[in-house]
Amino acid sequence: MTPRAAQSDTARRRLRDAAVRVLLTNWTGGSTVPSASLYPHQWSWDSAFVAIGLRHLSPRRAQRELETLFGAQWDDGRVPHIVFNAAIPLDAYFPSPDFWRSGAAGRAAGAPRGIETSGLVQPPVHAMAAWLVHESDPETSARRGFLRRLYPRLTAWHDYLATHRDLAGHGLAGVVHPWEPGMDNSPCWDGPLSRIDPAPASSFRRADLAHGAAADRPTDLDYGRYVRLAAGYRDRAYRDGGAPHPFAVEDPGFNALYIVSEHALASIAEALGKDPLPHRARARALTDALVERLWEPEAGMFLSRDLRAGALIAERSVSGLLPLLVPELPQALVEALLHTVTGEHFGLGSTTALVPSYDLRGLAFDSSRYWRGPAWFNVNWAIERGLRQYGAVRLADALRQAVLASGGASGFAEYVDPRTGRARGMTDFSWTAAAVLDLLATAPEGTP
Ligand code: 9WN
Repeated sequence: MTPRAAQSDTARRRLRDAAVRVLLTNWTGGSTVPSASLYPHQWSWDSAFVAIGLRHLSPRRAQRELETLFGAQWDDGRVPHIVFNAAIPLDAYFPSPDFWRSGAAGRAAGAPRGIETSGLVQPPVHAMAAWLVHESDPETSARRGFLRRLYPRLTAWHDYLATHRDLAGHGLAGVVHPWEPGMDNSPCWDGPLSRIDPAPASSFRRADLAHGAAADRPTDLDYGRYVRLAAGYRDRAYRDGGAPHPFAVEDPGFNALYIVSEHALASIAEALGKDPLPHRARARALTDALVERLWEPEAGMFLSRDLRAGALIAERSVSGLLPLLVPELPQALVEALLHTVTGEHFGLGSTTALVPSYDLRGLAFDSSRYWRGPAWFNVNWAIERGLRQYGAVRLADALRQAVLASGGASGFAEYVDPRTGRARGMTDFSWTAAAVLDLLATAPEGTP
């Protein structure tokens, strides 16, 4: 081994050890908290990303992470976006279980007894995660009946999306709150949210500001609207039918992850000796609907659709690049997406090393504030995979290096300034550590 290779080997080992430490510290016995201070409970899409990293450390623990989450699944199939830890004081996170009241308000929808959860959902990354976890150690997976036990729960989850959440009747899943697509205060939601009367700031107490800098977090006005929407959903017993949702959006990132997970369900069905074809058919129909309803040729990317206004939202968010993960996209769209990710709006490889969460040239761009500009590691992990899938290998290699370098240098930050790489939000963030672990472990042969 040359001295240079040995040095980079040592650096990689150190990075891996540091990432492992974050995941071990944030493990609570059955699942992993996103951040010990800011988010002391279990979050849905965080757990899926965490499982993808954990599989390199302990496939069994990675299986457990997903099993714990699905232990809180509702009878209607929804996987709640937060599963609360009863040992954590109510004032540690807002909105707390006494806000959601899942046991009472969620009874008709089949909220579980004995576990408190929220009533919203997050992007369906879970089947993809379950398949990757299985593949990392098929023997342990088979011995524990991991896929056999999880498959009916995963299909119930996707069936919930396909029925209750097909809000417009064209197949795509709709989201009913900005917390659902996971990119809470994206400028994409400014328009749809402007129609929501905010709950007065005096009616709730934010816990996040005790940990995060106010300039890195959503504003009080956003929070007032989040609270109004979540309380309204709760007060109608978390029902999706009936009166239209005041906030109803089809998001390309959410649906791209749904499609990728539907393909993963096909692989899982096949591994279990079941019929994969219904999953393949749904994945294809969803891909057609994604292109038909959310592709905007002039933007060279996918946009979100505001179902109340009946129009695409003219804001470029990284969510519209996540369909790079979807297999079998039309070639012209792939080319346009590759052009857009490297162009002036996202700057990958020129003005930025990591893809920002929002348009660098957008009026609402803010390099520090949450989903209004900063680069997030789970999203960049997904884009790296998408670039690689479509043969943009050099770009994918560079992005992989950037995630590793920035993940480590930022102390596994929750998000970073996309231009300077400066850490924003919390450090020791679980999915950042998980993304680093996964990219370290899956580095293609021969890359530095
Ligand atoms: C609300 C946990 C979650 C992530 C989301 C991120 C943030 C919560 C919040 O933290 O959302 O769900 O309180 O801001 O936006 O993507 O899953 O890490």
